[in-house]
Amino acid sequence: MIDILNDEYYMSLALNMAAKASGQTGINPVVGCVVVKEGRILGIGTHLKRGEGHAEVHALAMAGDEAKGATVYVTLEPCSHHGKTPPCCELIIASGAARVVVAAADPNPVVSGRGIQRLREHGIDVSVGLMESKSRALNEKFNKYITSRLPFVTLKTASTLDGKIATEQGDSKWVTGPVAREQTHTLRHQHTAIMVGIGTALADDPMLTTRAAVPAIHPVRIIVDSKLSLPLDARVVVDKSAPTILLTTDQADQAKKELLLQAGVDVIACGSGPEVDLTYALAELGRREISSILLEGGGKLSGAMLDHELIDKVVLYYATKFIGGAQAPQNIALRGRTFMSEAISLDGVQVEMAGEDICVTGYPRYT
Ligand code: AOF
Ligand code: ZN
Repeated sequence: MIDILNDEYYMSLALNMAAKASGQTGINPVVGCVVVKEGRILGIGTHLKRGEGHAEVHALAMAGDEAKGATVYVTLEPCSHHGKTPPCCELIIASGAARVVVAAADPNPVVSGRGIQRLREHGIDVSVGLMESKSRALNEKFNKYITSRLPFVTLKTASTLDGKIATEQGDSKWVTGPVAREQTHTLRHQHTAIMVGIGTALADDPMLTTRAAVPAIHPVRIIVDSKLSLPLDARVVVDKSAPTILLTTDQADQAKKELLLQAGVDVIACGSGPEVDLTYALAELGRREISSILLEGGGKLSGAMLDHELIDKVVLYYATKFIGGAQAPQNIALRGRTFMSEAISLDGVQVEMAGEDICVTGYPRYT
């Protein structure tokens, strides 16, 4: 079937291009841009890397002088500020484009509406909101970080239908199937950092790198380790394919901290209590430009993060199996609630199959 050429046709192209760059723009959003005149695509562009050209720069360079009188489709409001690159709205004005179609306004406080306003001041016909929810969903991590400087945290679990992540004897290979495991590596690629608790680090000695079917980006590795019990020969210490950060407390053994620092691991003290102050930790990680975190367990850390209302999104894989065992570890070990009215509910729930497993996604509601 042939698509009828309309605004959505071109905006979909811009959104598809942006989606493919997900995970490689650091703290920046993913943005796609398409320049069209008289039914002909003249230029396409995507923002590929922080510090390098914005989507509009690439698309308008391709269109060249032909951009005069054209329509510019862009998935995010063109920027109005001098950041690492000059303002895109000035570039659009200079190109002589007649019309700009924007999917979503830029929540970045230094832009937020100014780009649109500037284009309109120059007589350009600007419309905003076409396929907005798709654009906003693509940039859910950016949208949170740019307005709060806190990382967007995605909790990912892989459990049996009865919520177990291993048997009572500790066997966990494998709970879910190859499709779910492959999707997990895509999720790693799409986050700045990956976080696990010390229990998981000791039990599995994981590498915490991205091993997708094609080469992909490794996130920064973060281990929550209140007592600095990670051994110096752990794979996340020895392997240098990604930086490793240990979150600990002021009470941690200073001699061990010194050894870890010498081994090239970054150690951040988060509070003076016996346990890592998770709220402080996230603010500190945000200051270090960790804009998104994939939390991969174990159950105790995942439960504590949810109890502290620090999880923005959940991606829960369920193998259609039961293994039982009262002592078998749970995917999310939450503090027990007294009443059903205290339950944490999910907004925007979606349920899909991931090969033979079920994947539930949603956004915790904390009010
Ligand atoms: C656009 N098009 O393709 C992108 C935009 O440091 P800079 O110069 O790269 O600016 C980053 C900010 O620019 C970012 O926080 C967001 O507000 C906007 N990103 N804007 O017009 C793009 N990537
Ligand atoms: Zn820009």
